[in-house]
Amino acid sequence: MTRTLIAGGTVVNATGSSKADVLIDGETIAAVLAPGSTLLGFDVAAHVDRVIDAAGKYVIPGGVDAHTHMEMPFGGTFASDTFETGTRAAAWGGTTTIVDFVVQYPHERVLDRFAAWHEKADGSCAIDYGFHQILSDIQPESLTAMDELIAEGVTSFKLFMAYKGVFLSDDGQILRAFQKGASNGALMMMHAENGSVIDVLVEQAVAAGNTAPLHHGLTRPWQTEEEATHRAIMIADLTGAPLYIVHVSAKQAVEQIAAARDRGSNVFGETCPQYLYLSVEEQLGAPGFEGAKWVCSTPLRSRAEGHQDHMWQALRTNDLQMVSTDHCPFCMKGQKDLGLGDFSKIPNGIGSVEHRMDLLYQGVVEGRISLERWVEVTATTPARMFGMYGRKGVLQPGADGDVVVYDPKGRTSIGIGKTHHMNMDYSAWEGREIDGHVDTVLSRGKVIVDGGAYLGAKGDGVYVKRGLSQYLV
Ligand code: DUC
Ligand code: ZN
Ligand code: ZN
Repeated sequence: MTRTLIAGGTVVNATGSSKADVLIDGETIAAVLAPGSTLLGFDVAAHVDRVIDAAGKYVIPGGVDAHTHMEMPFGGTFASDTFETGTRAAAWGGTTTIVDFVVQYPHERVLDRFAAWHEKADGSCAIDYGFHQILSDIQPESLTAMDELIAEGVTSFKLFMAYKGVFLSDDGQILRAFQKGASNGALMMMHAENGSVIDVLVEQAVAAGNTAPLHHGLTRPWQTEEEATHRAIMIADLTGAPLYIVHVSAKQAVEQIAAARDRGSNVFGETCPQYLYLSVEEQLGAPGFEGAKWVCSTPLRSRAEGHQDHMWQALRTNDLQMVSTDHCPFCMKGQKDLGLGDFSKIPNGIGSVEHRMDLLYQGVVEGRISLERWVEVTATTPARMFGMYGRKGVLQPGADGDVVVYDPKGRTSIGIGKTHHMNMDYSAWEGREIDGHVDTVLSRGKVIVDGGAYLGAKGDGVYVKRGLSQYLV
């Protein structure tokens, strides 16, 4: 078993930072030590197989991206990253665990889909992975499957209030699923947009000849997100189910979540890098068909209305608890271009799994969140929210040796062309400069990225059987 010492760096956990050395024995962190310490009289550095010099750098828990869609069948095509390419890109960016969504479409058996996702992911991933389950057909068999999946480590279930005929559950179906969640300890997740209203707005826009990508945003106004968020919270309230709202982009939706939390409800919210940085004005409204690069749902919001600043503020004040990517990449050629002449046919999704840690670190540089909050919203809270904390999301003895050495003096340029590792023919983040750099990444004690080289292999990642959310009593 390889023993590694990460020496001389500043160890950053959600609870604080200090100069410390991290000793990894095999796959597990054995100790977090005062710099240069001895153990039982032995000089630790002299008794390990490898010393990684982290002087002047941050040593943080590997990122946990709790919202990805690798190889997802969607919008008449498939998300372009496979489990292999997407998890490798994640590793490059300092993320060492993902939680991906198993998809149930109407009339499919939930447990069949769970088996299908295992088939795709097992033996393919570069980093560790867990699953949530999407439920699109709430019938008795699906509800029973929820109990069976919890025993398999799938403890969170996503429903949709949008995408009629594909994913949408009506309020009665949502009630039934939430009742089940309230009884078995599951964390219910919601895509909160009023799909019926959106469908009419889309139909009217297309009929009026408003077919450019910009109209994707204009037909999904913030009122549809606020209303659905409120409705989901009320149904959760009725049943006692804990609720996690995914990809929050409207400040009015944040206010609904904050109000529910103030009333004492177990309601949580995530946002994504695109809602912190990008806007309708600058991206979705780009000339020609360019805006298709940023078509995702919930949509980007108006900067003039202040949604982006509000997301940063909510992250700082804990009105929102964490940041995931909703990584759902599509190429412009052959995928996004399905919607040339009709925005409603553009596959919805943005790819960011490689850039989340960097993009959020930029928030530290700009004074929007603290260093510790960076670790908290990108690693610690996602691990705790989804039942992995202790093993993931923290540098402490007994945790997995998932560690990132981050250089605050380094720079990351997300350049024009293929400077990223995601399987996409463009980047939603092209041209962005980050004041920081992922230097070294370890996954369960194995160095998988170092000094600009990928040292891992397909199949390094293992399935993480998750427990219940550690935010619930
Ligand atoms: N939103 C997206 O943009 N893509 C995948 C599914 C979703 O809810
Ligand atoms: Zn969604
Ligand atoms: Zn998603």
